[in-house]
Amino acid sequence: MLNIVLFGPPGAGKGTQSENLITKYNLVHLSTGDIFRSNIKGETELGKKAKAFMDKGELVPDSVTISMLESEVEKYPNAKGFIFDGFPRTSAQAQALDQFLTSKNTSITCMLALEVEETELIARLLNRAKTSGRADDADVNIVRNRITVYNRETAPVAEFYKKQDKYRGIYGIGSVEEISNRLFDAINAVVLN
Ligand code: B4P
Repeated sequence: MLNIVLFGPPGAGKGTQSENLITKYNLVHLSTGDIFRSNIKGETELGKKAKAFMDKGELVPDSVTISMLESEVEKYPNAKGFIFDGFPRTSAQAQALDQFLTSKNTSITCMLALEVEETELIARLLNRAKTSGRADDADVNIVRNRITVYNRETAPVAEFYKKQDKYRGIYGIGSVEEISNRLFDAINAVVLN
């Protein structure tokens, strides 16, 4: 299986690039942000729990997020592989994912980390707010909080994959197509290695 963690700060292009990766490699796309948003729209219990955190730019608690992700993976027993978009976002999530995949006789192939500086992230998210209707994109203070939370809780997750020699940093500025090509090159280098 080809199992990719697509990593990066809010607005780095994870959701955007996932679309090109799933088409090229025929993978299942699991975006925890998208799953939460569809639960919020459907007014489920999970959605109600997640909304309070997401609207403030905080992470949804691990206890909710990990079990949700695992049950999503279970829905695709015949998948050729997965793109984990926005997961793991904490060290506890990374450990849980490793254990869960081991129990399925598989593992993460690599972490692809989109690297984009903060001013560009803020500009992208405020621009997306014009069309996304997302409360967490619309307010610059919430956007900044998301980046602060990323630096504090999520950035350390990279170390987990660096220790396993699975981390690949990808320059995330340029056209969507240019960045996709950088991601394809990185995946091909890992797979052919
Ligand atoms: P996510 O939905 O993962 O949202 P995100 O970090 O904003 O990234 P996204 O993938 O949507 O945006 P992209 O960078 O593609 O998370 C939202 C919230 O959900 C979190 O804050 C948290 O509360 C919660 N959550 C999710 N997962 C969780 C977890 N595991 N644990 C706990 N809580 C969790 O794109 C951004 C913008 O940039 C777009 O407008 C796009 O068009 C633009 N863009 C992309 N590529 C570009 C390029 N090359 N040049 C210019 N613009 C570009």
